[in-house]
Amino acid sequence: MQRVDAVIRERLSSRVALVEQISHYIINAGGKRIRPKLVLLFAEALGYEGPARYELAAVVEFIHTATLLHDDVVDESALRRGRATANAMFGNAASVLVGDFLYSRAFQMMVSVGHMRVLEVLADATNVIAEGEVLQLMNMHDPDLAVADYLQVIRYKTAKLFEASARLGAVLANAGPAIEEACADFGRSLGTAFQLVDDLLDYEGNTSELGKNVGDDLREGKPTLPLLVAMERGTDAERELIRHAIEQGEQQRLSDILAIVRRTGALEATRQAAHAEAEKARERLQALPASRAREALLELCVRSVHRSS
Ligand code: GRG
Repeated sequence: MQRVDAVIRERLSSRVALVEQISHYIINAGGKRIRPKLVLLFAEALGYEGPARYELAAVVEFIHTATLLHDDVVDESALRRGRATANAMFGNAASVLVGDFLYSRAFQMMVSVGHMRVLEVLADATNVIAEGEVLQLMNMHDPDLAVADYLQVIRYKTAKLFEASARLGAVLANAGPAIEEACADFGRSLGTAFQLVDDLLDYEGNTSELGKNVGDDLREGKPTLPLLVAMERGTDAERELIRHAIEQGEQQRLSDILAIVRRTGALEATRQAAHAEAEKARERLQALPASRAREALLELCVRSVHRSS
């Protein structure tokens, strides 16, 4: 990961001062670097040791960071990684444009690896991520959203980059199609578990540990699993309260809604759904030979469900 950080620092260079200022601002704020870890661990588990793994690990972190810059503008978020978002600090226009810089720099870097399949995986993934965000936009303020449609959004907007990161490790290692699909399945399931926990933490979490504001999803009128389950299990009056909050996108009754979400067991149900996805991910690891890297991937499954940030 130190090698990845060195590549990240090197590739952030730009002739334009504001590009460097904003990209350093968000990248230096930390972040868990899960997606680059997936690239490195799958490459290692499958016996690839070349330098392209560091480049591609940095690529997925750049793409992730570009999506965060854009997402915080779309969601009007104020806090990310424990500090003011780039949009709050530098404005929406600068955030979107520096997101574009990171996204296009990622494409320069992946071309430098000289592997058409790598380009294909990442071009497809970024296209699906963008579709996921548009789908989510269409679902905003809809209290009648089906759980299957909610799951489709999280597979597109979040799980797809996890899937691509895991798949890239296999592509670099020239693994056969069956192994590559097992890696991709792992990434998809882990990414789904990860986003389910993300949606859970937006109700259950703690702003200072999380580094972003809890309750933002309700403010935006985002129908996530904790609310969908609470509506299904709640009384008529409770259902009506949540429906109204989703339709209006309002936080005034956050504490009442939190009490309903707790009382109906919606948080446990969401954690259980995340746990089931993480189990699916773990099972796919059987396709890999036993190694230190495979153990670390198992550990990542556990930590992705039991996390507070
Ligand atoms: C630029 C390709 C491109 C698309 C723009 C806005 C957008 C379309 C996509 C946003 C997708 C998005 C933000 C999904 C949420 C993913 C998520 C769970 C982010 C938080 O990830 P962590 O917890 O963050 O790994 P850290 O801070 O640890 O890196």
